[in-house]
Amino acid sequence: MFAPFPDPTWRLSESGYDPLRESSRETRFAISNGHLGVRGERAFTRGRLWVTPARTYVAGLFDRTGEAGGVPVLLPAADWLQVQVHVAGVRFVEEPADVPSHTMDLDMRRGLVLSDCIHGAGALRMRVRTLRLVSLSDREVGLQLIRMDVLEGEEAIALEASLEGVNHDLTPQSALPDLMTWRTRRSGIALAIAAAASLKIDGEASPPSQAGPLRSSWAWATRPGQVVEFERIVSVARSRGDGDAATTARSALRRARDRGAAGVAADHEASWSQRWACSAVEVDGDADAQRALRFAAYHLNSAANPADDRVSIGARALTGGDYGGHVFWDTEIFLLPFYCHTWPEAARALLMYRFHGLDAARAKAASLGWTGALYAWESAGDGEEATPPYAIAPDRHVLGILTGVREQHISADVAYGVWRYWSTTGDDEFLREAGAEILFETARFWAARAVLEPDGRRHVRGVIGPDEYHETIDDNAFTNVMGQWNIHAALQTADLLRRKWPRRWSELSGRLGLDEPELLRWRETADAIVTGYDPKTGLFEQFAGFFELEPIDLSRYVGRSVPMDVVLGRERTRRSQVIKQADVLALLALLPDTFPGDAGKRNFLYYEPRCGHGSSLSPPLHALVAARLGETDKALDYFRRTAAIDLSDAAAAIGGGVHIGALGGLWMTVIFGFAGVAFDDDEIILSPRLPAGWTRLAFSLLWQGRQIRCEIRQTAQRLTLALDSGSSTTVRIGVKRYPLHPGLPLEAAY
Ligand code: IFM
Repeated sequence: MFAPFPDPTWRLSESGYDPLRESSRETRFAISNGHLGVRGERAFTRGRLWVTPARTYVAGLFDRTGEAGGVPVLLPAADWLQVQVHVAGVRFVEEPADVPSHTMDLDMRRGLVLSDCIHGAGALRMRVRTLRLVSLSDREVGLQLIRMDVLEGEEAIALEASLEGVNHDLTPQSALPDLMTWRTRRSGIALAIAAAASLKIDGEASPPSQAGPLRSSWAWATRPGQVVEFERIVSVARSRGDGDAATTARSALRRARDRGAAGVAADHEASWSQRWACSAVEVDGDADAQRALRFAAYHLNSAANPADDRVSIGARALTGGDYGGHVFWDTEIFLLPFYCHTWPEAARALLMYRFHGLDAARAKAASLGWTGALYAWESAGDGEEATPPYAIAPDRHVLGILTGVREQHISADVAYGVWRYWSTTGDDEFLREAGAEILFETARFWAARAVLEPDGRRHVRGVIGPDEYHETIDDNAFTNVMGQWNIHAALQTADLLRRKWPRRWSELSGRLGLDEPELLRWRETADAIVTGYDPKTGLFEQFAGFFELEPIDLSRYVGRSVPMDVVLGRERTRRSQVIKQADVLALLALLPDTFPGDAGKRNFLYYEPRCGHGSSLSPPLHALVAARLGETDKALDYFRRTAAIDLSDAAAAIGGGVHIGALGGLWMTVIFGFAGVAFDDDEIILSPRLPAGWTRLAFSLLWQGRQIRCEIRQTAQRLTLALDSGSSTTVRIGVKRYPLHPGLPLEAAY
């Protein structure tokens, strides 16, 4: 059980101790199941405690911070992994640097964190191994195992297992020996933790003495050859209602105890095997890329919970505190494609979270004077706007944050996610019952937001695009074209509903007050929206006036260690053409058909040199676009830059959590970029352009109820496609079309 998965390509391993890299390692080694997230704190030892506190996050456990203008943030729950040891009555404390034998493994194949170490105190020497997991098959459940093999020494030893570090915003409600409950101070969310701990000495159960709620201790005498096994099962539940969290925690604990630690671990491992069967991407010829893709899929699979559609995935998932657990466009644009094609149930739950947030989005639009739904730029529990109104800059100036009001493309991004999910999965029931309403209300927002002006065109003024260096701009191409697309998608949906589900159409259109004149206005609005496209140059202007701004030669700043807005200062950055992240190029990534002829290439050549990549979301979109344009070396370069964000120790520390959007972007780059997967009505299209050195690429995808396996062999310039389930379809490779039938793999040159 304590042995890490034998194949090292499925593991991240670290040994020794480097204080400067600890917080990044803790992020990387986080375990999560979309409900619980536990940072990968080193198993031993940091000062006072023998086992260090591992910060635990519970999805949806948001509360407002106390200060004025405070926004909801994700609260860490109590640490359930704490253990203290006393040897001969003295607390056993080892500084990490004194434990050179310490190794830790993140076993990505099985979703485990393991550690192995030799400890010494007085005459005592022990080999200590640990395992921790949060169950992927029973999401409330966590398991901690510690095995101590006494190598030398006869000493009196005591071990106390407890639960510590409760956040002061969690108000205790009850404390029983095996269950504690809290309530968040302001949002009133209930949290319950139940736990059962046991200890065996040489296979014999040793009764604990109860030292308090969720606190047990044992005392015994060591002798060489002795084997001590500590086991703790916990269950952590969150609820809005009064007793629910406690009931859920109790029954989850009962289920887990009935299964036993070995059963819990086996079920968890089986769930991980299932996830990998749907989502593994194999690369031959590039070990770093293979590791990066495993790491990406590991965290993506860890981040989602298909059973809870009241939560979504924050920009750092449940692996760290940055951005207070808030949900951005990252989810719909960067994560959803992975889930749509590998785990549709998870994708659906994420979109249902947005559906439940429709009222908050309607209220936000109304508060700003528009109709329809304007989603929160940063959203937390119920979808209300959670963007902090200001931040303190490093020079201690107070900076106003305008994104919460002005970064409105989020509404089109959510709509894009809805459409993508529906067109990928064919989940009509979702479209009918939830997706259509999101599409209609977001389209309604754009129809109000794009204002008819004397030039006869519709303008969207005073927004922030993905490039947040330029605030309060007019006619951002990304925002306008996505808004226009949103309206078209809503009109198509209205047609579909009318034709296929007329009863639902009349019920929904009646409730929303949607009538023919309004649909006509939408159509006219979409036709009249300024897009910024100039057919003469083939360029989209990022926003009105962008071309007149100061050009800056970014090649002069290669090797800088701070973002470009810090190098130039905010004001000059605003007056320059330096872009924070893909903006027109984000549009190219999402709606490539909007770029006629060679306009895609032209825009790439124009905008790429102007981008400072001040967001982790930028390199993956550049990678994807470059790969599609056949700029494979450049794409690989951006792919590696993206992978380095979370995996390279040379990059900035990532103590605040993994950049889950960038990890989703890695997956998108490989599937939609290097493999060139696209879909056209009832056809799957493949245009592989693998990087030099990638001799083989293999992956699985779900599409319209079909499970498709794909293998691309670069040396032979051939590919194999197999339909493992679902009905026959057509595959287009270059200009050729091939039928694909179940049980009859397709072999073709590309
Ligand atoms: O959503 C992003 C945004 O585009 C740039 N700043 C960070 C956010 C969270 O990843």
